[in-house]
Amino acid sequence: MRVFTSTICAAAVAGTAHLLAPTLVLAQQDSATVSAPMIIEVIARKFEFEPSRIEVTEGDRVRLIVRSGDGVHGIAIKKFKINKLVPRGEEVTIDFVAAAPGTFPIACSEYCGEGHEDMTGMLVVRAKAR
Ligand SMILES: [Cu+2]
Repeated sequence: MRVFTSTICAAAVAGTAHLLAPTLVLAQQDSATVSAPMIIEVIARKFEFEPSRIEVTEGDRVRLIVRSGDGVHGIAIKKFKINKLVPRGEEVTIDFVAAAPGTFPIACSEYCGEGHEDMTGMLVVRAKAR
């Protein structure tokens, strides 16, 4: 009887179904975005990050997998409170949400030699279409 009743209800609110549908679609898109991180592999080496420019979209879950190509480095993205040591021969995983749009510097946070200050990159977070 319960099923029958709810069928009646669904039919009764059929007029509003088209109003609910877009909301449900949006919710599905959001959860899809949340469950699938962007995985970006980064090599830190003297004296650069490869890639040096990382582009994501606002709201993306991002997973950086960082390896050193030579000695010990660090990777820091101040805006997202990221600062990790990248030892040689280790894989460092950094998860964050690109919660704000903009262009943010990526820096080496561990002194690695003469070119350390030039070891920079750029994180570009594109504004989400609204
Ligand atoms: Cu450095």
